[in-house]
Amino acid sequence: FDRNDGRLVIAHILFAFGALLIGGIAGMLQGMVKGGTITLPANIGYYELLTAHGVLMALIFTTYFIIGFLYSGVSNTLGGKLLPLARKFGWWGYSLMSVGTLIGVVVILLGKASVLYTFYAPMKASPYFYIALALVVIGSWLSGFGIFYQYVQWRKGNKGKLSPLFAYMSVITMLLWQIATIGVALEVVVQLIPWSFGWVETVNVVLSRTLFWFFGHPLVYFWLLPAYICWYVIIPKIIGGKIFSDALARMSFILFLLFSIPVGFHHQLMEPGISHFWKFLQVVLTFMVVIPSLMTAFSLFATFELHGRSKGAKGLFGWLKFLPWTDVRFFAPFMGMLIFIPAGAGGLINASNQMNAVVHNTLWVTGHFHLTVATSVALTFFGIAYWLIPTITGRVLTPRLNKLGIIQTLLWCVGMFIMSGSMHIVGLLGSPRRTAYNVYDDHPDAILWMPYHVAMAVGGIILFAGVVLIIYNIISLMRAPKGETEYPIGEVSEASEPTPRFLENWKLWITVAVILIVIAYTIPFIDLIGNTTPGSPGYVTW
Ligand code: HAS
Repeated sequence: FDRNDGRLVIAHILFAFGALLIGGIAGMLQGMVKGGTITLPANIGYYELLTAHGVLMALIFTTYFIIGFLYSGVSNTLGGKLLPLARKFGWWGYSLMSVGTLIGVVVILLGKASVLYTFYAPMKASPYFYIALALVVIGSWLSGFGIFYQYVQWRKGNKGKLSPLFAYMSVITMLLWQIATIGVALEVVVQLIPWSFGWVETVNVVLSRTLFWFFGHPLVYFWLLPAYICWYVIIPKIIGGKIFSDALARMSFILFLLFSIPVGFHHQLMEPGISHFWKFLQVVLTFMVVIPSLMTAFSLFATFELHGRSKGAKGLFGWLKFLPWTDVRFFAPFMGMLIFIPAGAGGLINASNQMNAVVHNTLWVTGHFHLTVATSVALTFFGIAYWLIPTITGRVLTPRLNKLGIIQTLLWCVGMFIMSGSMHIVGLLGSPRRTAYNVYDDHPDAILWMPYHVAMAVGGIILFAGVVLIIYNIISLMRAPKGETEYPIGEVSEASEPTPRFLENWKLWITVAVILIVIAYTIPFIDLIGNTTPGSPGYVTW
């Protein structure tokens, strides 16, 4: 692996795990406050910890890991080395994001931005929090430009050739990100910064939430797609099999590009100010975005089964015996896949209007995203680290570290089963998300929820042990014995159909994506901007 590229990648990966550690500490503490197990000193607030937890885990850990991982794969598959300008973009992005993150974390820890990771109005933070967020977003754009630049240059030099699958998927992931972040950038720059500086007195709350969710839903696919890159491209190689179909994999990524943005209203189904028709339309599109995940599930089963059969597996599930269960590079992402089945089913429940009325703003939703992003995605990222760090640093994964990795995965699954399971159940019993226990004043309903909240805190403590172990494993990987580790890129099965070229016709797909966004959002935005309801003065959180 090119040394200079390696430095860029490792800088991202280590920053990501640093964020995971601090976010994990904040997460465990807020869980204990919620469960009534501890009382915080007067100068630290529950919302402060919850904001630090959400921002560091959901926004910072993920974004750094993803950019580092995509740069590694783009360097590996598009010429074996980043072009100098692409690498520069990577470092510029990294620097800007890091300045933004540091300012943001300081402002949160000073208690001046307890507005949660969703940060929409009317809760108001210090303007420096929003400026910090803007720096992170602009930094991530620069990183995206580096990936696009490398890809465009490669295509110029390889006219008529199909791009490598990893690179193609990286381009879609960053395209999705660039389009989605336009919404949050507008919210921050046009609404939140002027309002928090006091230049304007009120803010249009529904517009701010709508701009946020324009970004907030594709954000979850920005987290998911790199995990899918691992499942489609890396896992077949690790199990010794082949990618089932290159065309199917590309098609599923195109469907994500088209359908993951015009669906933000499924987070706003219970909100006034948006008419039923537009909510209905976006729910229909939400069910469309489930299709590429079903295609992915199909393709993974096919890869596993074909591999097993080629080794002589018999019967419906005989292929299961031929999967490398003791290899953490497979086991951690596999547990992520397995858990994504109930996690995705929960998403379908959320997206159904009537059922959303039951679960919205309850701990059920918190349970849902701890299975999706905090398990399926996080475990896949952990699984990637076990080969990515050795590949880059010229080291090898030792059997001892592999074993610790398997233990870490199991710890994570047990902790999450207890925590997220309790969240789902108590959510159905009506327990709201984002509230500390003391606000209930020992109301009988709240007392009924208590055993589940305690179970959540127990799960949270097990998960924290999982965070400590993964950090230990990452440090040990950085110091593992020297040696060669291959970057595992899968080959496509010979039996699959050739990939049609229109899948790489960017003009076509970007145009269709924009048309869908315009259809789903134009009239709602006109309604919201022309809305005659007065703006909100904002709720200052410090
Ligand atoms: Fe979600 C809320 C709907 C997927 C994350 N979601 C959230 C929030 C987050 C989040 C963070 O419609 C909370 C935001 C907040 O703070 O308010 N979600 C969906 C739907 C899907 C979905 C329809 N969500 C995700 C993913 C996330 C994520 C992925 C992160 C990575 N979600 C919602 C809705 C809400 C929501 C509403 C708002 C709720 C409210 O009221 O506030 C779908 O994309 C899910 C499709 C997935 C599948 C599963 C496919 C399975 C696969 C694995 C195959 C396994 C194999 C191994 C092969 C259909 C691919 C098996 C091997 C064996 C041996 C068995």
